[in-house]
Amino acid sequence: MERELALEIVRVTEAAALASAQWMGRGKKNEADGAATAAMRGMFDSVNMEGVVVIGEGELDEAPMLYIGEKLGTGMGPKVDIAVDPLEGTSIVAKGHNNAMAVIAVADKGTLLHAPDMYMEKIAVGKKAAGKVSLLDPIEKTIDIVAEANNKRVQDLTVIIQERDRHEDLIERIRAKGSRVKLFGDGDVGAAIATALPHTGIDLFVGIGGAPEGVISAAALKALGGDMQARLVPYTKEEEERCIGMGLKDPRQLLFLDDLVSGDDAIFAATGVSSGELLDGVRFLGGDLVETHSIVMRSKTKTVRYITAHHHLEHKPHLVML
Ligand code: VTB
Ligand code: MG
Ligand code: MG
Repeated sequence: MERELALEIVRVTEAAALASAQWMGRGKKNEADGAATAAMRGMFDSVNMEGVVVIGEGELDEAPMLYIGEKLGTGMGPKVDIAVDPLEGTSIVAKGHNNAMAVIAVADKGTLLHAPDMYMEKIAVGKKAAGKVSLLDPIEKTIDIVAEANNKRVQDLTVIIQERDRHEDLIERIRAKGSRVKLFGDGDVGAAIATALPHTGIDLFVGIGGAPEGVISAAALKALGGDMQARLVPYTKEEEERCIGMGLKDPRQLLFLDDLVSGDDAIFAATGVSSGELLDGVRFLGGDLVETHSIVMRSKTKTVRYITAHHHLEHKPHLVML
């Protein structure tokens, strides 16, 4: 892939964030998602690459844009797989809560797992604990391993987990073990990545969330030198067959980081829509000035860039304003 692509991809997440942030707090999650999707789709047109959506908004018959199999980019440039979540946290934006982002992962063609839209069990850790944890271990053992690796007492270890009934038992066991639990409402891409950014103070991410989000998170964790493992959670026979259809012999097989993102060249970019663990949200500063906060990284070089941008709305002819 070409180096310039990373910065081009940030322009795409910025566009999605600028469009959807206007919907913050209006109680309309579909409109917020639609704005992000249309803006992201539009901006992709100018990116020099030969891209295909492998994780997107659904199949062609259920999504008009950014559907799986859609070709993106100018057709000139590297051949790449693209995974998008134009608005990771649609209900967050509707409610005006924290943690919504526009996210994209781009990787060499054929290297991103074509994860179906179903649940996935996940574990993520940062660099120090990379290679040491297993999704198959009991949580108590994992906590001991991560505490030792991160040189923290079990009592000071922070585990981030999505606040859902399905995690009740896990949450109870983490608390009984003595660690700190940080619950979040939505947006597990940001939560998983937070484990690999030391300034967040978050050590471990566990729980069941979306499989598409899992693959996108994996691209970032690879660039950050962290680790992730996952297992699809098919609930029905039909879901099981979809897993087998995507090439998995055992639908519930353990997926390592290299199974989620194979190859060593992946780019991850995110722009905050509302402020969260990772990024500040879109700030309307008055007049036509708007500030965005993005992160972009590449697994090949391991460079992580935080980009603050000042946008002048008067000079954004393509941005749809409310
Ligand atoms: C998960 C998680 C996402 O939605 O898919 C979640 O990965 C859906 O979970 O980050 P529920 O079915 O329990 O609501 C997000 O939080 C946001 O898309
Ligand atoms: Mg989405
Ligand atoms: Mg999502």
